[in-house]
Amino acid sequence: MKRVITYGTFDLLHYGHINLLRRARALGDYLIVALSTDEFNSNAKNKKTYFSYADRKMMVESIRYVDLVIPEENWEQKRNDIRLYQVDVFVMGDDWAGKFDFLKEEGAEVIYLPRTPEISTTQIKNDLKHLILPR
Ligand code: C2G
Repeated sequence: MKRVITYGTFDLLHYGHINLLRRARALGDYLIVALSTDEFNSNAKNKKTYFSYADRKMMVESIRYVDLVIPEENWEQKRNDIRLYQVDVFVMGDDWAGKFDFLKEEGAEVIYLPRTPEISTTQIKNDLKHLILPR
Protein backbone atom coordinates (compact mmCIF):
# COMPACT_ATOMS: atom_id res chain seq x y z
CA MET A 1 0.00 0.00 0.00
CA LYS A 2 1.45 3.34 -1.16
CA ARG A 3 0.90 5.95 1.55
CA VAL A 4 0.75 9.67 0.75
CA ILE A 5 0.85 12.59 3.18
CA THR A 6 0.15 16.30 2.81
CA TYR A 7 -0.06 19.21 5.27
CA GLY A 8 -2.20 22.32 5.51
CA THR A 9 -4.75 24.52 7.24
CA PHE A 10 -7.63 23.88 4.78
CA ASP A 11 -9.69 26.78 6.15
CA LEU A 12 -12.82 27.80 4.21
CA LEU A 13 -12.42 24.61 2.19
CA HIS A 14 -12.52 25.35 -1.56
CA TYR A 15 -11.98 23.67 -4.92
CA GLY A 16 -8.24 24.46 -4.88
CA HIS A 17 -7.89 22.32 -1.77
CA ILE A 18 -10.00 19.55 -3.28
CA ASN A 19 -7.90 19.59 -6.50
CA LEU A 20 -4.78 19.17 -4.39
CA LEU A 21 -6.22 16.33 -2.31
CA ARG A 22 -7.58 14.50 -5.35
CA ARG A 23 -4.19 14.61 -7.13
CA ALA A 24 -2.33 13.68 -3.93
CA ARG A 25 -4.54 10.64 -3.39
CA ALA A 26 -4.01 9.59 -7.02
CA LEU A 27 -0.28 9.27 -6.26
CA GLY A 28 -0.92 6.31 -3.95
CA ASP A 29 -3.52 4.18 -2.22
CA TYR A 30 -3.95 5.97 1.11
CA LEU A 31 -3.92 9.71 1.86
CA ILE A 32 -3.07 11.21 5.25
CA VAL A 33 -3.75 14.91 5.83
CA ALA A 34 -1.80 16.58 8.65
CA LEU A 35 -4.15 19.43 9.54
CA SER A 36 -2.71 22.54 11.19
CA THR A 37 -4.11 22.95 14.70
CA ASP A 38 -5.52 26.28 15.87
CA GLU A 39 -2.47 26.78 18.10
CA PHE A 40 -0.01 26.04 15.27
CA ASN A 41 -1.90 28.38 12.96
CA SER A 42 -1.90 31.29 15.39
CA ASN A 43 1.53 30.74 17.00
CA ALA A 44 3.63 29.66 14.01
CA LYS A 45 1.73 30.41 10.80
CA ASN A 46 0.25 33.74 11.84
CA LYS A 47 -3.09 32.52 10.48
CA LYS A 48 -6.44 33.26 12.11
CA THR A 49 -8.78 30.59 10.78
CA TYR A 50 -12.50 31.10 10.26
CA PHE A 51 -13.26 27.48 11.27
CA SER A 52 -11.89 25.71 14.34
CA TYR A 53 -9.61 22.68 14.09
CA ALA A 54 -12.52 20.40 15.03
CA ASP A 55 -14.72 21.78 12.25
CA ARG A 56 -11.89 21.79 9.67
CA LYS A 57 -11.04 18.19 10.67
CA MET A 58 -14.66 17.07 10.24
CA MET A 59 -14.81 18.67 6.78
CA VAL A 60 -11.48 17.27 5.57
CA GLU A 61 -12.40 13.80 6.89
CA SER A 62 -15.58 14.02 4.78
CA ILE A 63 -13.61 14.30 1.54
CA ARG A 64 -13.64 11.06 -0.45
CA TYR A 65 -9.89 11.30 -1.20
CA VAL A 66 -8.85 11.52 2.46
CA ASP A 67 -8.25 8.39 4.54
CA LEU A 68 -6.86 9.84 7.77
CA VAL A 69 -6.54 13.29 9.37
CA ILE A 70 -3.83 13.86 11.99
CA PRO A 71 -2.91 17.13 13.76
CA GLU A 72 -0.06 19.29 12.49
CA GLU A 73 1.29 20.92 15.66
CA ASN A 74 4.72 22.19 14.61
CA TRP A 75 7.09 22.62 11.65
CA GLU A 76 9.39 19.84 12.86
CA GLN A 77 7.07 16.83 12.91
CA LYS A 78 7.29 15.89 9.22
CA ARG A 79 10.34 13.63 9.52
CA ASN A 80 8.78 11.71 12.38
CA ASP A 81 5.39 11.53 10.63
CA ILE A 82 7.02 9.94 7.58
CA ARG A 83 8.61 7.29 9.79
CA LEU A 84 5.60 6.76 12.06
CA TYR A 85 3.04 6.45 9.23
CA GLN A 86 5.45 4.70 6.82
CA VAL A 87 4.83 7.39 4.23
CA ASP A 88 6.04 6.80 0.65
CA VAL A 89 5.08 10.13 -0.91
CA PHE A 90 5.09 13.66 0.57
CA VAL A 91 2.98 16.13 -1.44
CA MET A 92 2.48 19.90 -1.24
CA GLY A 93 1.26 22.62 -3.56
CA ASP A 94 4.10 24.23 -5.50
CA ASP A 95 3.96 27.43 -3.44
CA TRP A 96 6.15 25.26 -1.19
CA ALA A 97 8.43 24.07 -4.01
CA GLY A 98 11.89 23.13 -2.67
CA LYS A 99 11.03 23.80 0.98
CA PHE A 100 10.68 20.14 1.98
CA ASP A 101 13.22 18.39 -0.28
CA PHE A 102 15.14 17.29 2.86
CA LEU A 103 12.35 14.77 3.47
CA LYS A 104 13.87 12.65 0.68
CA GLU A 105 16.47 11.69 3.34
CA GLU A 106 13.64 9.85 5.09
CA GLY A 107 13.10 7.77 1.95
CA ALA A 108 9.97 9.59 0.81
CA GLU A 109 9.28 10.87 -2.67
CA VAL A 110 8.73 14.67 -2.48
CA ILE A 111 6.24 16.05 -5.00
CA TYR A 112 5.04 19.64 -5.45
CA LEU A 113 1.80 19.94 -7.41
CA PRO A 114 0.74 23.08 -9.30
CA ARG A 115 -1.62 25.21 -7.24
CA THR A 116 -5.12 25.84 -8.58
CA PRO A 117 -5.00 29.42 -9.85
CA GLU A 118 -7.31 32.27 -8.77
CA ILE A 119 -8.66 30.75 -5.59
CA SER A 120 -7.38 31.04 -2.05
CA THR A 121 -8.84 31.39 1.40
CA THR A 122 -7.40 34.92 1.55
CA GLN A 123 -9.11 35.79 -1.74
CA ILE A 124 -12.44 34.47 -0.45
CA LYS A 125 -12.14 36.53 2.73
CA ASN A 126 -11.23 39.68 0.77
CA ASP A 127 -14.06 39.22 -1.72
CA LEU A 128 -16.59 38.67 1.03
CA LYS A 129 -15.27 41.74 2.83
CA HIS A 130 -16.10 43.71 -0.33
CA LEU A 131 -19.11 41.53 -1.13
CA ILE A 132 -17.62 40.42 -4.46
CA LEU A 133 -19.39 37.16 -5.19
CA PRO A 134 -17.95 34.35 -7.40
CA ARG A 135 -18.72 34.69 -11.16
N1 C2G B 1 -3.56 24.85 -2.53
C1 C2G B 1 -3.66 24.67 -3.91
N2 C2G B 1 -4.33 25.58 -4.65
C2 C2G B 1 -4.92 26.66 -4.07
C3 C2G B 1 -4.84 26.83 -2.67
C4 C2G B 1 -4.16 25.90 -1.90
O1 C2G B 1 -3.12 23.69 -4.46
N3 C2G B 1 -5.58 27.55 -4.86
C5 C2G B 1 -2.82 23.84 -1.76
C6 C2G B 1 -1.63 24.44 -1.03
O2 C2G B 1 -0.50 24.55 -1.90
C7 C2G B 1 -1.39 23.41 0.08
C8 C2G B 1 -2.82 22.90 0.38
O3 C2G B 1 -3.64 23.29 -0.75
O4 C2G B 1 -0.61 22.33 -0.42
C9 C2G B 1 -3.40 23.49 1.65
O5 C2G B 1 -3.36 24.90 1.53
P1 C2G B 1 -3.27 25.76 2.89
O6 C2G B 1 -4.35 25.34 3.81
O7 C2G B 1 -3.11 27.20 2.51
O8 C2G B 1 -1.89 25.21 3.48
P2 C2G B 1 -0.66 26.06 4.05
O9 C2G B 1 -1.15 27.12 4.94
O10 C2G B 1 0.21 26.36 2.91
O11 C2G B 1 0.00 24.96 5.05
O12 C2G B 1 3.55 22.48 6.95
C10 C2G B 1 2.94 22.92 5.75
C11 C2G B 1 1.83 23.90 6.03
O13 C2G B 1 0.96 23.43 7.04
C12 C2G B 1 1.06 24.17 4.73
